[in-house]
Parts: sequence; C-alpha cells; structure tokens
Amino acid sequence: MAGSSATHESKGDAHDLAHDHAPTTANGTKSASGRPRKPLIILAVIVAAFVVLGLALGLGLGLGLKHKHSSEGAASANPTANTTNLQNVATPKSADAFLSPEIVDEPPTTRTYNFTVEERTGSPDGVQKRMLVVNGQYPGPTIEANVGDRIVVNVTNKVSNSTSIHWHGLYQRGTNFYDGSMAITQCGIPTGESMVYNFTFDGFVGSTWWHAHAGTQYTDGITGALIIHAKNESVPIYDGDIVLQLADLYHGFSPDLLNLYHTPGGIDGTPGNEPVPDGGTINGVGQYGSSNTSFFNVTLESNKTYRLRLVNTGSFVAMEFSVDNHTLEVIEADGTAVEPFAVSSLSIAVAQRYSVLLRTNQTAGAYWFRSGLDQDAFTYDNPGVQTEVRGIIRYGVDNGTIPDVALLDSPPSLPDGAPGDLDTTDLVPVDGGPAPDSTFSVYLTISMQYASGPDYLSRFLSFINSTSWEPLLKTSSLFAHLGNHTADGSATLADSQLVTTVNEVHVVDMIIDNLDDGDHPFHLHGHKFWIMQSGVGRYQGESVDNEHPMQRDTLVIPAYTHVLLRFVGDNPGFWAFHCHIQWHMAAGLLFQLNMLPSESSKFNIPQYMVDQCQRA
Ligand SMILES: [Cu+2]
Repeated sequence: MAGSSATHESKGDAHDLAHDHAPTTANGTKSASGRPRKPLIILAVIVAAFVVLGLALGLGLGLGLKHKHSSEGAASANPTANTTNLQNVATPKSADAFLSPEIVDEPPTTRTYNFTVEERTGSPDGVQKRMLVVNGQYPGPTIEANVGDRIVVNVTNKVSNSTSIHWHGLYQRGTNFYDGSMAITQCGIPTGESMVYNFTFDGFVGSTWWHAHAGTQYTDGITGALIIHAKNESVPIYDGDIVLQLADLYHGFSPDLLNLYHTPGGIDGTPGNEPVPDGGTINGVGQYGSSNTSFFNVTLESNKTYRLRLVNTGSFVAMEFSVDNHTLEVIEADGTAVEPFAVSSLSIAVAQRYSVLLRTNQTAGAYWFRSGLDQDAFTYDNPGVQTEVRGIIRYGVDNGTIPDVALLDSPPSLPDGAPGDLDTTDLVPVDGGPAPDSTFSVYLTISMQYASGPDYLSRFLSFINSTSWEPLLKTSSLFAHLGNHTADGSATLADSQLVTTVNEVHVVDMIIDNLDDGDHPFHLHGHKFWIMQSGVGRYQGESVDNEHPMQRDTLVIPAYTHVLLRFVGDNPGFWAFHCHIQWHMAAGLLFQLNMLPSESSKFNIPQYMVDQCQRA
C-alpha cells in the first residue's frame, strides 16, 4: 500500500509563506441567503485576536444570564480561568493522516486506548485560544480498527465540567450505555474521574469520528477520526488512505460564545444569529490573516489512487472541499459505499463524512486543496474571517515544494466538461435496494423562536414539536428509564424531554417538517436511516421513492423543506436524533427515541457509571 510507502511531510515544511503572501479571504463576495445579513456592531472587535480573552472575560461574564438552558456540560465553572499556565496543544504530524488499511488482514483483536481530556492553549490558525483536547493534541488520536474488533477506551476527565465521548455512527447494539450521549445514555464523567468505553464494532464500516457529547465541548477541540475497515467493503481498490478532518474554528471559547448566542438581544442584536466562525482547520491546521502560514501538507506518489476520507468535525457550517486541477470520485458517504460518482467539489455538512478517490495523474507538482466555509449560513459580517482553509498535496516533486501562491485566491478552472459539485440526490448505495415497508410513524417539526415568559427567560430557543430539549441533571434518560412504561408514541417528559417510545420491533418512519429558515444537519444515533422522500414545504403525503434509497446517519434538512426517513427499530436503548450544529443542539434541537424498553431495562450497566451521576 502506498499509504505506508509514500513519504510524509510534517506541518512545518510549508512555513514562511507569509513573507511572500498573506492568505486572504478568497470567497468573500458570496452573498448570504436563508437569513438576512444584519449590520454588524459588536462583532468588529471579536476577530481581533488580542481581545479574544477580553471577550471571554467581559462579554462572557457581562452578558451571561442565568439561563434555564445553561448547557451544563459546556459551561465553565470558572469562565475567567486564565490560560497562561496551560500547556500548548500539539498538532499531529501530517504522517499521522495516513491510515493503515493493511490492518484489515489482521485477526480480530482488542484495541486499547487511554484518553485524557484536558484544557490547553492552542493556536490552530496562529491565533491563541482556549481549547479542550484529548491527549494534548488537536485533532485527537485517530482510532483505526476492523469490524469485529473490540475497543476499550479509558477516558479520564481533567477538565472542570463533566464530559462524555460519543462514537458517531456506531450502532452500539446491546451497549447503548456506551453511546456517550451525556444526560441521555449516561451521566457525564465527573471531573477527576474515569470511565471505560468497551464495545465491539458491530457493523458500521467506513469513515466516522468520535467527539465529546456534552454541551458544546467538542467545539473547543474534543474530536478525532474513527476509521473501521472491512474486507468486504464495496469500494474500488486504492493505493493509499488518508483522513482529512475539516472543521470551522472559533477563536472564542464555546461556553462564552454560547452565552452570547443565548443573550436575549442576540449576538449582534438579532436573536437567533449563530456565532460566525473565525476560520477553519484541516487536520488541526488553519490560516488566519497574516498570523499563520502553516498548511497541512502531504507528499504522495505519482500515478496512484488515494482514498481521502473527508470528515466535517466542525460545529456550524458545511465545508466545500476541492483539489486544484483534479476531479474527485465519491465512493462512500457516512459508511455507505456508493456507486463511484465524479465531482469537482463537494459540500460536507457538520458531522457528515465522504470518501473520495484522488488520482495523482496530473503534471507532477504541488497543488492547493481547499476547504471553504459555507458562508450562506453566516448571519452577520465577521471581519477578518478566513473563509477558506488551504492545504497542499504534491507528487513527483520535492517534499518542500509549495504551489503557486498566486493561485491561492484564484483557483484554476477545471477543463470544459468537468463534473460539477456533488448533488446528494445523485448518491446511489452499492447493493442498495428497497427499504422494508414502515409499520410505525413519528411526525416532527423543527422550529426556532424567541420564547418569552418565565419558563424560558426570554431567549431564542429551538423546538422539536413544542419541546425544547435540555439535559437532565444527575441522571440520564436511560438510567431513569424515562418513558419505559408508556404506550407507543410521543410524549414530553420532565418538561424538556420529547421521547417517542416504541415497545416492539417496528420499521419506523420519521417525517420531519423544517419550519425554520435555516438548514439543519440532523444525526440519528445508533442507526442509519433510508432517505425515502424529501421536498419543499411541509410533507403532504408525497409518495416515497423506494428503488434504492440512500442510507446514511446525518443529513441536511434545508430551510422550509421536509424529509421522510426510515429505519429498522430493532436496537434497544435511548437514541438521540438532533441537529449537529452545536448552537442549535444547545438551544434544544434534540429528540429521543426510546426503543424496546423491555430490552434496554435489562442492560447490564456498570454500577460505577450510575454512581457517577451523583458527582456529574
Ligand atoms: Cu440546526
């Protein structure tokens, strides 16, 4: 495999480019849609790196009210904690991005990891910021295994709030209590304590990631890649395998940003406007103004085929990925092998994954690759925002070779007849076929509104139907057996928990009307769903397309549209279905399925996990 024979370059080799060229905004003219842009007043100061800490101290404290929705997991007990004594965040070497697909030939095994979650000071794009990271690095360690392997991850929490780690996309059949969703499948791991996640890879194959599922903690850096190989994966042969974690980036600390978002007046005077990122990263490396000239870069071999695993580990916006002078072939989406489909670029929503094939068949040289922030989601102007993160791929040239800097802001066009951007409705699963007929259906609406009154302290909240989620305290839905003895169907429990209980195995349809003016990337835990139908406006009984519906675990529900999703409900436990935009989830955009409670009530949950609730 070329993955092990290719030469690898570390982050440092493209240094000093700033002296020649300061990377600037490439796509700054794209206009906002969906929501009107609002004039900017306060935010002009936010981007100035030297006031980031001041913001945390001043605005974070000054405007932070005592909220009903105070996002327990994320809110720092001490927002003024100084970062001067913290260790620096390490950036993994570029070589670490190369995967080892040859391990697929190893016999089944147990792979053990120790994760230490701690606070550090990082500067992914050259601007110093407060971060929460695993094992001192951002991104965190990549977990790579084979289907059938067991993994044992001992997580030690050294940050000042409870934490938990979620294994995105995994089915966790029989081990729902290791899903890692704080307040749903476990209590948080208390400060100073540890918890062991111990489960087998029981079916999911392909590209995914792990991340904190406690408040907005992953926004601050608790993320990593999770790659599961299988001999029978229905994808074309390739020579090398590379993971690229693409994310938006905030210079502020997420609890402070969340306070601003929750401020009754809104972050820029308009309630509901999400914090606009300051930039982004590729495998932990970004650029911002003239303060950083590092580029994530890899040296490949000529005339080979590389699998690039693109994971959006960000918190808010979709990332648009492309490689100058190269087309790409999509072969996997969220662990579903798809019929190879050529594209020039593709948009990856938060928490989605795609594998694309890159062929190193152009003129030997160094090429920029790009991860652009979707500015349609920006609701106000953030001066200085780095709207496109760049990396370098090179082959047939020396390791230090840098692409033409003149191309940074004017990417070359592909030849006439080149494919276009990915349209997700073109994805066809390999070996896909009709989904079974449904036997149960759930109807959900998505809305976000300014909720005034004593219950909500006049804040902008997210609702599924009429319920705005907030985490249970000192227990979890699973531990509390929430809704276990109710009839099939939906109910709002404990004021803030919208739970649909399904007592027998069913094929479940979820019909979702997005009544909001924003797009929402929704993720279902523990399952992949079939996308049976989608369209503009509310669902009005349109017939489904059941020829070979795409199956995945995260999809974007665009503004003012509906979807009909279907899954086989045979996996016991509490499964969250939520918007993956961290601000929206913190504002309540989460709903829970309580599947087969007579089975989940028999789970053999380690007693210490239940005991941790008292201290979480
Ligand atoms: Cu959302």
